[in-house]
Amino acid sequence: MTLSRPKIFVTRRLPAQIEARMTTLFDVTFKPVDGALSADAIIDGAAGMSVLVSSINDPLDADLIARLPESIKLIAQFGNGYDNIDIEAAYTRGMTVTNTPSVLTEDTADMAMMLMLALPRRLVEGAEVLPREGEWPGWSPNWMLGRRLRGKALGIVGMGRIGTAVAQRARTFGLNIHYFSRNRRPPQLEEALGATYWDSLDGLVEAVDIISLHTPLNRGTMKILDAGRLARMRQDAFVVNVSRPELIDEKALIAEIRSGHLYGAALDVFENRPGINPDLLQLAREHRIVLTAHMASATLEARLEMGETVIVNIRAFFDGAQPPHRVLPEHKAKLAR
Ligand code: 8YV
Repeated sequence: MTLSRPKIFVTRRLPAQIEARMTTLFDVTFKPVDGALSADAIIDGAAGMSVLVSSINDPLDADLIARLPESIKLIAQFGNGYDNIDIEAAYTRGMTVTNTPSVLTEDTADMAMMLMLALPRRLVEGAEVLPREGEWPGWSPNWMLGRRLRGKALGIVGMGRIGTAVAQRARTFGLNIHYFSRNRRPPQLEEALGATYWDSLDGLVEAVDIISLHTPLNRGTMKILDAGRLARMRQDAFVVNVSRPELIDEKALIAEIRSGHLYGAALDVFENRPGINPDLLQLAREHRIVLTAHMASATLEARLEMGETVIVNIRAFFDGAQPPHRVLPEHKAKLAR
């Protein structure tokens, strides 16, 4: 059977192998230079296209979706999270939305673990010394003392694919696993992870030394770690976030670290509209916060697999099959569960 070549607009530049494969399969348009696109540029690029390959920077809110041309039938997100897309609006317009789950789980979990170690073991601070000083008088007993991770209580918020992968890693590092999640996980899994389930997030935040966020961003999880919950965290506890900045009240987090209540934070995501909070940057300079720039899933392997997953979703859709990674609006997703 000959597949027709759907017309596809890709908002970001992808790894060369993926672009080459897309070019052989589809009638595909890439922007000459990579960069986040404005709403108008997305509308221009989508003209006459059947598929929009989007990513997290594309503001596909209800207004923009209403302006997309009739020709767009599929929004194929290059990413696991899709909080940049108004799924309900797309669904109402008869558009299908897909994402790329699973392929970035392990890399994202590695990054969460890396951040969880980097903060108390002062990795960034320690790694800066020799390149800066160019010399070193040698070891001494009080040199670069951090805090031990083993034996601490880790509270995972969102025990989905990534949360579970983090729990598996954390357990081998000797952490005691606690979790709060929309759905309680099966007893076998809890037993394997030695994980304690909390049906109240308020209870969990008071009981652990580290909170690591692994829930997607939606109406229900916006500022899930709000000022009240941050204030209730244990003295010297810390926060890890590789998910979305909007899950935390960032200003309150900064205040709790500055006041000496919280030990710090390790953040791969942070508010950046209109810019990064200077107080956050200052805490990073003082090594109270380890701050990385949204790189939790940034491995070549993950990006290639994300690209392949986008291709599979598009091909299934134009083959008349259900794309394997279809995203449904909340009320439809509930029915499907
Ligand atoms: C991606 C992510 O790099 O997939 C996600 O949800 O947060 C990232 O790790 C990026 O969002 C791709 O769109």
